[in-house]
Amino acid sequence: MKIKNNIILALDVVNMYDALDLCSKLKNKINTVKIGYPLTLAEGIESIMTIKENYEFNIICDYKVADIPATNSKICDITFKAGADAIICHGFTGSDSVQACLDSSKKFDKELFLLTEMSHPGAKEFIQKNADEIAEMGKRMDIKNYVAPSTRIDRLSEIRDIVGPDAFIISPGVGTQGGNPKETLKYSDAIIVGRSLYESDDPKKALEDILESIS
Ligand code: OMP
Repeated sequence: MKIKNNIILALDVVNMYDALDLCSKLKNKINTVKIGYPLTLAEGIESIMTIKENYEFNIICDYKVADIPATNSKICDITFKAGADAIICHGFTGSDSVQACLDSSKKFDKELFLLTEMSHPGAKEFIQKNADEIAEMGKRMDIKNYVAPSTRIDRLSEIRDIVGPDAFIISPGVGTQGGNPKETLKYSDAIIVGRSLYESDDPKKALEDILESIS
């Protein structure tokens, strides 16, 4: 996936009007958006195609798939059939559950992102303790794409060391959660930005400021 300007817009708005308005304001500088539960639950899985019909964006579906293999297969199949270019799954469920997501992504010739350590403070309570092993599992399974936090650069760097230089890492937590775009991009291939853009009075200017800070 070629991500323009190494920025992914987290489209966590809750109606299609706001989603399309934001896409229209930022379309010249981005080509990849991440849709999660907020927009999907509010507007349906058709949100994927509605955005694709209006903009030629890559769409990463952030459904943090985390179930038994049989259910994961169904979730991923439905998401890819609905037009997603990629899906994010959790790793703590174990290799069989992740394999089901990987098999689905291969069947549809789409991408899978494996979430290693999360960006929020609560990630230290449980998931951080297993994040290295999750990343190691991903490498063993030959997974190419990972999600790792911009809020803890030391951990991002350690996860980069585990998955290796050829892996593709995208990082949430930039801006509102405290992560620094430029520092993050030393270890990560793209940053995920949500509230710093969609809660800004001037999202276009907010994006330009981020771009300037990483240039
Ligand atoms: P902002 O904090 O508003 O920039 O949004 C960050 C986006 O990344 C949201 O869509 C989160 O759901 C998502 N995210 C995290 O913030 N932390 C993670 O560890 C993982 C994700 C994710 O998988 O995208």
